[in-house]
Amino acid sequence: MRLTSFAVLLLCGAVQAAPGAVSLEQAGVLYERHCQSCHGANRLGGAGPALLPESLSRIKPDEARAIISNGRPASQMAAFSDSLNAAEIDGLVSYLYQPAATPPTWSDADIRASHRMLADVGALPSTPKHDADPLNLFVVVEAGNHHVRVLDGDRFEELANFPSHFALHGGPKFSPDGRFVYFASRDGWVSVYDLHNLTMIAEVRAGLNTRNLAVSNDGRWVLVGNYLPGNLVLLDARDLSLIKHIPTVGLDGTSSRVSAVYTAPPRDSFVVALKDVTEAWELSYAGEPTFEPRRIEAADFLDDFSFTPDYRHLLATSRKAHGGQVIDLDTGKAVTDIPLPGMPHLGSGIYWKRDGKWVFATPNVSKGLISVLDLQSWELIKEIPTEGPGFFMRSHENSKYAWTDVFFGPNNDAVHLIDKQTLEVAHTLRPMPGKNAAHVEFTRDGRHLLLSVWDTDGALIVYDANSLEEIKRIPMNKASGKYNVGNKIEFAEGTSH
Ligand code: DHE
Repeated sequence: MRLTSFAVLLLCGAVQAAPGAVSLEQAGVLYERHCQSCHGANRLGGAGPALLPESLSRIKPDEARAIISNGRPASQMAAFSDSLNAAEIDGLVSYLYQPAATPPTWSDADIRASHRMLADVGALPSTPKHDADPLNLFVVVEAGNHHVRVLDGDRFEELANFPSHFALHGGPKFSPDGRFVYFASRDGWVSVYDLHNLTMIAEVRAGLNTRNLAVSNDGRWVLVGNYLPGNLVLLDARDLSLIKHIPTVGLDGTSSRVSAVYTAPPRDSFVVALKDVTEAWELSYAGEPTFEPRRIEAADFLDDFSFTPDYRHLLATSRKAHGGQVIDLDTGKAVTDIPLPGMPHLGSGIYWKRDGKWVFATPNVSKGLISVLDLQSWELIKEIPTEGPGFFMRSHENSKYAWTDVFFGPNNDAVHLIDKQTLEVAHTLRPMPGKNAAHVEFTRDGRHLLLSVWDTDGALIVYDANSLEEIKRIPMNKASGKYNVGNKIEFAEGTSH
């Protein structure tokens, strides 16, 4: 009979296991023996990702079991089915989904100790070393292999391709001149990359589980919103050095996770939605800022949000999500609820002008429809049926269509093009039948767009935005979000924050 390493441990009397099962305590020993060298002490992450319950929230236990057994292709995660038996693997899975015995902390000292300068930005040329239009570059996140590609947005050719931290999430954000791009990973790593010199400048771990980051419109500050620990972390945008952390504690003393943080350029402020207290915060960065939050009482807990075009109002998905709520950032008052069916994803909504009036359209992650709202009256103008629930929407001032995916369900290979004036689905494309099509971004002039096919054997497909002819197909491993520098720094209509 072959004895696994853990069985040997048991025979040695180091730990007592119930017959046929592995206790959490025993699984902890297994973790230290087999996992800790890559995934870190206390499961905080290392060469491999953090394995805290917060980090694993998007992975089902069966998937975790399969990864421990079989490894992860194209990564350093080895298969353990030869060295651990089924009960040991089950025990490890249960252990990973348990909160750590000692609640994990991430102090200012930890943040500072993680900070690394990777290039001397002062010694680098301040003009692009490539001949592409620096304001029409695309930064493409390739989620399947944790890489980022930089593409020339005129020729659709690759300028750079580099590894990222594990699981980048959310839109990277840019310095106001478009030279620097800032990435956040789910495990809290923040990196800054120089798009002129195509090189990484600095990185720091700002938290253990991060939501997203925002860059101030004056290019001086990066504000990171965290789930774990629940706080905001303010960094110097030049080198990502820590300025300070701001605990996100509500007026009633409850500590909260951060749902999202965005910059509001005309207001010279960061706006923050909190997940566990019914408050939104505004932190001014005008002049010599103190970053003291202005607290705005919300009608419900807030998830992700969007702004109206003038940045006066915030439209947020409510946790209870029978729609959204509108908050007037000038008066600090909740203006109205917007009753919407299902689970609207207001953070992915976009706006455009229809008959001279601003309208706002939002996908819905639980129902196959797009809701279109009048931004003056907050009334629902139309519900446009789609082939299934969707995640992202995109358009461009020069495009007559709003593109939306069908991210969930059997029709997830479809994308709908909604006529922005008639509010009807004008076209439905299936870029790679059977494969999930999602997330679009336009070139700066709106003449072309890039669409992701979110599959291991996926692609980035370039379309002519008017003729809808396919111009180019670049194979990619789960092409995820992609971001056009010009559209982003201009906060162009039709794109995300
Ligand atoms: Fe995202 C953006 C929250 C799951 C891919 N997602 C965002 C943002 C928030 C958010 C707050 C805006 C950040 C920004 O741009 O600064 N996402 C959430 C969730 O709460 C949710 C539903 C659950 C979770 O696990 O966090 C979630 N998101 C996902 C995914 O499962 C996706 C599809 C794959 C992944 O990478 O995890 C995903 N989210 C994205 C992408 C963006 C994003 C590609 C950027 C959209 C953009 O165009 O800007």
